[in-house]
Amino acid sequence: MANRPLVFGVLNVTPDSFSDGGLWDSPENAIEHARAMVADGGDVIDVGGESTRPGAARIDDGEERRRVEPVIRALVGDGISVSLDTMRAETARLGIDLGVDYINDVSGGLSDPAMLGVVADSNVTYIAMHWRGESDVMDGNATYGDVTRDVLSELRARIDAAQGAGIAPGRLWIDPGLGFAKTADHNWQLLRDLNQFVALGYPVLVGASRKRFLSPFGEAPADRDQATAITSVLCAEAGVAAVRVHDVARTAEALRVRNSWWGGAA
Ligand code: PMM
Repeated sequence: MANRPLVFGVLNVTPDSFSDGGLWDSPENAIEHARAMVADGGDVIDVGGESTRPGAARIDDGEERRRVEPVIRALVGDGISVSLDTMRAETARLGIDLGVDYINDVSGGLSDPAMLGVVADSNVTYIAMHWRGESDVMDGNATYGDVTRDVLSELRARIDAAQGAGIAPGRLWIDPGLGFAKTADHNWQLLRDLNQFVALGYPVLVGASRKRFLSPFGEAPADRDQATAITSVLCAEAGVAAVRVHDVARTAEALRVRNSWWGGAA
């Protein structure tokens, strides 16, 4: 039987995320969608109140907290495992107080100097993603000597910073940050080299879902779910701990096929 990665279902409680912006921006719709993702096989719901799509402008932090709070409250109340996708320490603190299990920081602690300390003072797991600047400038930062070597060394620096701030190694995950200051070729190279990220010894999360590099397989983001599900299986083969996807049902089914392949139950 194969180790199955956890499936993180994406819940963007935002009016402007690139593939599902505006769909779940009322708390009621968001909560209903999260419950459906759990029914479809989602293990964790990744709640985000601020879009990180390329070109997006930052929003007010009070607005971010106002968006995520009712949703986190309801999901934690249901007993659902919640990850909070935020770059802000104060939003992370709110999530921690409300009972989230993960803080998913796409900036790996670079955006808000207070973030690592807030997480260190809690019991949550910290997901440090590779990042090179805000969404409005990141496409201009996609220059690397060797993308795998450079992303690995920049992530190692974030691991050191997180541990230096007091986050125990057992509470630390890493993510190569597909699409964040990366071209399509960079993303494919990172996927090809995922074993090198796994070899660092921290659980690895991959967020490939519906991203622009999958556009050869679907013009519109929602048409990229089959490509996403196949990518999820390939990530599983490379030993990742979790995949972050919009279409939970398709990835969950694809992972069940993989499990059968390796002699497990469907
Ligand atoms: N991608 C997005 C947002 N949050 N978090 C992690 N850890 N990894 C990712 O790749 C990631 C993320 C952007 O995608 P979305 O707009 O579909 O949420």
